[in-house]
Amino acid sequence: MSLAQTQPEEPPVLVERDEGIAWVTLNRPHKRNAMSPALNSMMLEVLETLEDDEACKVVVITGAGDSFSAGMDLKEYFRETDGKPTSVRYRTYRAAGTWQWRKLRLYPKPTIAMVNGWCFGGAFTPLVACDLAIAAEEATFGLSEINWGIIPAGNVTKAVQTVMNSRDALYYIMTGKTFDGSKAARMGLVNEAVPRAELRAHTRALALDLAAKNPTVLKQAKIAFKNIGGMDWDLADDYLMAKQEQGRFQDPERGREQGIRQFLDEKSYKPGLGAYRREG
Ligand code: ACO
Ligand code: V55
Repeated sequence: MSLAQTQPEEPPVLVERDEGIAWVTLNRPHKRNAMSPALNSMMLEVLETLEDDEACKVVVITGAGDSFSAGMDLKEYFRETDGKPTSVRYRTYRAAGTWQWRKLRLYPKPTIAMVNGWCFGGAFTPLVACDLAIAAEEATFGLSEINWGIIPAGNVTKAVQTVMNSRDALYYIMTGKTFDGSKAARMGLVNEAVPRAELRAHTRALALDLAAKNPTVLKQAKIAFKNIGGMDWDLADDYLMAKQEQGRFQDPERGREQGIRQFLDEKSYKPGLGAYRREG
């Protein structure tokens, strides 16, 4: 028996905090970071802890080893709950969605999915629920559900519908074919694809960029964008105005007033070309 097998199991999620960035790593590399019930409950705990952590400005979600995530764990999440009462089985399913989209989609801090490798099925939900996504060109994506006899549920279909066009989405839903990170970027499933060797540095630069911005305005902007999808123009207009006023009320640094004053009075920056200077 190898030493590794005698040691206590590693936690299914790792968190490193550095420079205001929380690097959250799905950590079941031997199972290609397939999402088990234990991983799902730890992810919710981690996201709630980071939500309350003043030092955390941006959350990056990635995977250990060569995988982002191989989707839901077919053994622990599906097979082992199949015999359970429906109420128990559905509670387990709901717990996946609780972090993958209910918590993540309107998360109050900026979120980036850093897709380092395999990304299948259920992994598309947190991928899409993150605000931004950067992939390794070499990463492999697939809506593999059709390959093993289910439809992309767990809100995967809803997730892909919000970022992919109908032709692309249905093509991959119905064929189960894989595609790489470069293709994912061309389709708009991720913002950008970069060589795997540059993935972390590239993601760090983007995260630091976001970490330097006014967090209240960032939060209002992303939540507003995600919420207006189902609204008509009149409702969206009123909602956005209300959201802007709510943000002014909440913003401890009074960004709007700083921004106007530093441009008009101090003439110290041009809003078209960069951001106002934040104090503290
Ligand atoms: N659920 C459960 N176990 C998994 C999963 C998964 N989704 N993905 C990988 N594993 C396990 C394998 O069973 C294997 O376990 P073992 O070592 O105990 O036998 C281990 O992870 C390594 O997997 P391999 O298949 O040997 O790894 P390989 O690198 O050759 O292939 C790949 C990687 C392509 C990701 C392959 O594992 C795979 O196809 N996984 C399933 C992908 C998928 O379709 N996921 C479900 C999407 S649908 C949904 O999420 C609802
Ligand atoms: C998926 C399916 C689910 C689920 C989470 O297709 C993800 C992926 C059938 O239920 O709960």
